Amino acid sequence: MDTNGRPYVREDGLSLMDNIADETGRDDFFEVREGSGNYTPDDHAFLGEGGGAGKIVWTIPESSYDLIAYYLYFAGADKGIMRGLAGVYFSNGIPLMFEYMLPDIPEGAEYVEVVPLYAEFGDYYYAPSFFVELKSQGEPPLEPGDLVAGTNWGKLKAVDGGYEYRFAAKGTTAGHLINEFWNAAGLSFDKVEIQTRDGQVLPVDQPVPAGARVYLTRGNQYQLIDVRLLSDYVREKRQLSGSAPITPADIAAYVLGDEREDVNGDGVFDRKDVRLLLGEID
Ligand SMILES: [Ca+2]
Repeated sequence: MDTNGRPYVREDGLSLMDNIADETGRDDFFEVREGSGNYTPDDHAFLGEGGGAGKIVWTIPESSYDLIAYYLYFAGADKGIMRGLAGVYFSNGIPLMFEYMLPDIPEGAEYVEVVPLYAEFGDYYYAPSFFVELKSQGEPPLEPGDLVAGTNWGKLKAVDGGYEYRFAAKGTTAGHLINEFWNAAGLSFDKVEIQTRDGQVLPVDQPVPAGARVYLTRGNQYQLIDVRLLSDYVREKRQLSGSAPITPADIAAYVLGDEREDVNGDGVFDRKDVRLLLGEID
């Protein structure tokens, strides 16, 4: 760790090489120049964990493919460097998210200054830095959780990597689906909403579209459950294309076929399922 501040000093000619060599034992570091690349993420944040600890996180911008390292410094209220924290290198590729634990934030530190280092045509540059304020904002982030594990509700089917809701019949609105979840025995959650494929909350009076997901939260956990449309299921069974109309003949063939199965979640195939299936005819 560099405890003297920035390892590079722009004015007095000290290069990053000198101090980094001291810091990490690297003796092959190159001269680093000031560059103009923009490596500032949109979403940097501090997630406090109490007791003067927490972590800094952000999504690494997609354009940061030539990023080599971040240099991190504690800074005071005036954003002046207090001391060096770490040089973090991406020798195994650049991750989607950057996350760095701060187990012991020094008194008076109000920011972490982040200096991105990048390479261009074999030369090394530091990009304009950005500051992450060491103040927790809002709720802790939600963690994925398996909120419906072990349920025996017939409409939730375990699939690879989670659960699927089967099936949303034609005309099912977001409101219908939300009510079903609230009324399902054995589920425990604080909030349920229906999201479209791109993560927008679906208004309760809107029909549930293909690709929709149920978003459940409990405490700081959440779970996303894919919604399977009955029409998509019928089309798959009848080997119809995604936009082909479902005809009475398709439903008859399904109902009379060997592969028919419960579609309303009560575990048996009977006239209730037939009625539901008939509703899918276009
Ligand atoms: Ca049934």
